[in-house]
Amino acid sequence: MIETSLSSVHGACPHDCYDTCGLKLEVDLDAGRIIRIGPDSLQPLTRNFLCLKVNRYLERLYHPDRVLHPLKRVGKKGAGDFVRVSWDEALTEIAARLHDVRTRFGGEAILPYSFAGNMGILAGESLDARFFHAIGASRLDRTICTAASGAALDWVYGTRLGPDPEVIPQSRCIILWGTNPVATNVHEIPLLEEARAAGAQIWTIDPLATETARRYTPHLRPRPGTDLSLALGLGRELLQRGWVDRQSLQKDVRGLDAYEKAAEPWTLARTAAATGIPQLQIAALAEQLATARPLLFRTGYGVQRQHHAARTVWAISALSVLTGSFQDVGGGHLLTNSGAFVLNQEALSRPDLMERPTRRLNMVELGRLLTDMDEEPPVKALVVYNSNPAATAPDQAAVLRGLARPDLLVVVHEQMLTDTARYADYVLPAAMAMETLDLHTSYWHRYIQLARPATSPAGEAVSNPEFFRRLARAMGLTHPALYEDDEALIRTALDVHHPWMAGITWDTLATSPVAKVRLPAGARVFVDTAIPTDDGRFHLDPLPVRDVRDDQDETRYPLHFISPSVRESIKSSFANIKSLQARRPVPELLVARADLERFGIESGHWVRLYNQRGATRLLAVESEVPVPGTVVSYAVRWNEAAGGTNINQLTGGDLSDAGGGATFYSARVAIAALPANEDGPAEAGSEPRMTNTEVRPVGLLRDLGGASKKS
Ligand SMILES: Nc1nc2c(c(=O)[nH]1)N[C@H]1C(S)=C(S)[C@@H](COP(=O)(O)OP(=O)(O)OC[C@H]3O[C@@H](n4cnc5c(=O)[nH]c(N)nc54)[C@H](O)[C@@H]3O)O[C@H]1N2
Ligand SMILES: Nc1nc2c(c(=O)[nH]1)N[C@H]1C(S)=C(S)[C@@H](COP(=O)(O)OP(=O)(O)OC[C@H]3O[C@@H](n4cnc5c(=O)[nH]c(N)nc54)[C@H](O)[C@@H]3O)O[C@H]1N2
Ligand code: SF4
Ligand SMILES: [Mo]
Repeated sequence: MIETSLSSVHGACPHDCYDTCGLKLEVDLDAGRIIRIGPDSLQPLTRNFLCLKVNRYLERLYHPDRVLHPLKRVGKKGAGDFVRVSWDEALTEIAARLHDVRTRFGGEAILPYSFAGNMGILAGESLDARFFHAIGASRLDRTICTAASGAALDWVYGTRLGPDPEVIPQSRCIILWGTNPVATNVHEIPLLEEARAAGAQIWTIDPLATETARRYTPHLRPRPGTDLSLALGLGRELLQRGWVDRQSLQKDVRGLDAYEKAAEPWTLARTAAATGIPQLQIAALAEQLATARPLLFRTGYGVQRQHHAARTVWAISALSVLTGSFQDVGGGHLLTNSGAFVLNQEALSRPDLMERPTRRLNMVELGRLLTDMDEEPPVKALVVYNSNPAATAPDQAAVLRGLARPDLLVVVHEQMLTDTARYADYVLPAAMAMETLDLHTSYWHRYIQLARPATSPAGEAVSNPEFFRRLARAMGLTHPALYEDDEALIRTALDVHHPWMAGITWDTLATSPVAKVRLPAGARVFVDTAIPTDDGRFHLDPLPVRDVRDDQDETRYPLHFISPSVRESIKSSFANIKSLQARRPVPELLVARADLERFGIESGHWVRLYNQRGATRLLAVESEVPVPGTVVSYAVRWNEAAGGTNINQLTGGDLSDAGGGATFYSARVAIAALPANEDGPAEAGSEPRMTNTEVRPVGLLRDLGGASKKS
């Protein structure tokens, strides 16, 4: 028998997911390989299981298509033709080109683009930020996901903090509002089940009959983007019926009159007409809100990818205040807990390294930024990491046109040859989180975790901090802050004097890698903790917004299009994992029976989904998931696997009412049947055009559609 020496290491799942699971990484020391990835018992909320995706993580970690060496483009941009080069060669050439851009256009012509592909603190905002500050690059506003809700939470509560999810079982009424935890937050399900077993009523508010909505009823189905009306209608009902304890609110609330005025027009009848929800259901929910305790609003990000996103979250937050939901353990408003983690962000990112404050560019507007050469200065170099904007950014036709610009230097630090990497002049290999040291927080729970590397990075891959050390060296930068090592960075992050972080240090985490932030035990946020607004009160007066108008023509584009998260992926991150792909082999568009009839479309046939921005090709599947008038396709697949485009051809780069957030779920579309062997009419000026090379025989498509039909 051959003996292998095994060891196990605590890791943390780095993906952009509420749960931030603790991972037990089992390593074969002789082979230098991770051989098993499972849940780690040290993390109380995630100790029992992982998800569909990370249960298969070895398939991703040791994927045959992992980028293991620096690559230099030889073919056309977007074609994915590269040759292997050395790190030295790649870095020398990149540094020369960045110097050239700086000299000719200024540092601000360089745009970093990143998001939460790896949510580690070091991976996300440490040496990367320092490096870009030091070279005077533009700064990226990371708005693509939560900016609108963040602005609303900051306004109402002064922070982005919610109750500890561990008190969910004590709740007796839970409103799942625009979230689909069966897909996006599986570790919440056992907590919801515990609450339900103890007698909690759990409501879902979602235009889609998701797995969550089928499990937790009553299910209210608003038309997408109408939750502001719903929330104000509920608030008006509470006030009109005398179900709000005005007296006790007095001390803690600013702006009740202004709120009341905003809610005034939203009678039950008008709310029902605006949302499409029957009046009786709205009245029943209002009564629940008035009577059930503890009452928890569990709002998801799905309500805030809309034009009126920030106002919507403001109005839902107002309900959490009007009902006094915070008064009870098990109640309150849980959208995020990111405010529970106090880190020394400034010391990590070192804004002082900027010679002068550089401009901020909004990532949602990437398409415009890359194609509008009148920007001063124009973007001449793009450095992408932790993100795959060619697939995930809105206004995709413009994004791809921009990425294809011959004069634009595109540098991508990646693990896989993603759609974005295919456009790169240079692709640099990125380590996987399991191969790096990092610190992880969560936007849902309150555990901070130190993740140790279980092995060294595969091939010539390097972590994000190491990538930026190398870039800094290649550019001849000398400031020592650009070269700080990983352990020192973590010590810097934890160098804070805040009671919630007391006793959480490198040394304590080094012996015990999972620690809970120390909010007072059993603390009710905003009751036992301060309301950190300027006057210490909840702000119910309407959050200031800019005027947003839907510029899309409802007659030409009669359908509402939404594209929420799906179980098998995290945005585009698992798109090339075969065992997950097999569960959803073709890009589907779920269409209600009534809409199929209305547009003369047959289930199981390819359709062209289009609007004034672009077009993509999807397989129409009859489904009871969407409300009629709304079609849905889950986010997101790689373009490369689907003829060069995906659903972000349809989404726009326009911003939410406040916070500069994305408006993915505000898109309107039209749908046209595709003949079996050709593209539909070239209605919109979408680029690049779809090819018809993979239009397959209709019979086969029917089978595939049937097999993967959501049930
Ligand atoms: N498996 C999986 N997990 C994920 C992700 C993933 O892609 N896959 N993505 C991760 C990321 S980046 C994020 S931000 C979170 C997001 O996770 P969630 O907070 O759950 O948000 P979404 O998936 O955007 O949308 C949730 C629900 O909102 C509904 N919705 C859409 N429009 C409206 C509306 O106008 N009103 C209401 N009431 N509901 C609406 C959608 O139908 C969807 O069912 O999940 C993370 N976790
Ligand atoms: N249509 C539509 N589009 C959407 C959404 C939607 O609901 N509908 N949701 C939006 C939302 S909420 C979000 S958050 C965005 C997310 O969009 P993105 O930020 O593009 O996220 P991912 O698709 O997960 O891609 C992350 C990439 O980071 C890479 N990566 C992982 N770890 C590391 C690392 O350590 N280093 C480096 N250098 N790279 C790494 C992964 O390989 C992956 O390719 O998508 C948005 N796009
Ligand atoms: S993707 Fe989410 S649920 Fe799955 S292991 Fe990672 S943190 Fe846990
Ligand atoms: Mo997100």
